[in-house]
Amino acid sequence: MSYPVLQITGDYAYVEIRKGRGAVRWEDMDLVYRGSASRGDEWKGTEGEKLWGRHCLWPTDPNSTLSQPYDISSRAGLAVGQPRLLRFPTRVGSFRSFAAFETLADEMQEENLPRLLLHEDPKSGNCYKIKLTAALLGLPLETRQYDILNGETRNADFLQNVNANGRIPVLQVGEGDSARFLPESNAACWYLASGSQLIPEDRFAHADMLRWMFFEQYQHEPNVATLRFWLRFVGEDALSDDQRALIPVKRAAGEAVLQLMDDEFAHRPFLCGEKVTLADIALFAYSHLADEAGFDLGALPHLSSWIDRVKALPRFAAMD
Ligand SMILES: N[C@@H](CCC(=O)N[C@@H](CS)C(=O)NCC(=O)O)C(=O)O
Repeated sequence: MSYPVLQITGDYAYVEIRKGRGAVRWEDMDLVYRGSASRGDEWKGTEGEKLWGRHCLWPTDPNSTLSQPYDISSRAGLAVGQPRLLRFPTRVGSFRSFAAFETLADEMQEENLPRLLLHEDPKSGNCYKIKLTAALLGLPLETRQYDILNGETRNADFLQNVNANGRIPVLQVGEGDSARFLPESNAACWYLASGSQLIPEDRFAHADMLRWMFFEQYQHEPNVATLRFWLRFVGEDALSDDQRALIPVKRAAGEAVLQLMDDEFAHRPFLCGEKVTLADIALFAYSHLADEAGFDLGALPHLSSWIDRVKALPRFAAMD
């Protein structure tokens, strides 16, 4: 029999769920899930286990709606802020939200996962997007590194064998004669996440995710990422006159883009609603580095809260 031991009854909650056996303290239990949950989400336990849950507040954003009181009390009687031992009457299924991230890894391993090799430069947020997607999904991803500042993606070998467009990231799927090469960061993320819960099934939600990913490439990355690259890695003195003249243009455009995102996050926890999608991963990469381009993240409280939410996802991996 399926029996929810924790059930979200409020519109939205940020919860932490832990499990253990025997007389264990909260601190000693295994973390099962940390992240957002919405009305109707349930967690189920196995007989003999203890499953505890509690809500977390956002220390960085005391005004966030997430820190308002919300009811995550369940039939089993979980009180807000007071985790307590819950009893499991039957043996039931897995932990739903947590299991969502396992799906692709399990499926792909079963069907002999091809070798996944990322041609990358660790300085690049575009490359990081792909590594973060793989980490969240538990996919093994090897890397081969190039230094873009030394033109290592512009030599004949790279142009002929990896990407005729002379840029990283490139996701290599398979090896030897069967190797295939996929440039463009968001296409590579999509390849990895296909079939997982990072990509909504609903037609509109799926298209909405894509619109944020196109927005990222057209308005966010060319301003925020380019400014970061120029100022942090090339250096203002080494820029061409044309590039230097573009700094204020890109700064104004980057500020507008980040402000737009901050406004969006005043109304919902993730870009496409209550659940994290690939759009959040794509936009997280350079947003969380925006201070390296001289943008003031401290002035964008909702965006900063979203950054914390992404960092709190299970299996989150920080940039090298
Ligand atoms: N739209 C591409 C952008 C790729 C891109 O601009 N890559 C940069 C690093 S982030 C690069 O390889 N620059 C080196 C060069 O152009 O020589 C993506 O999202 O992957």
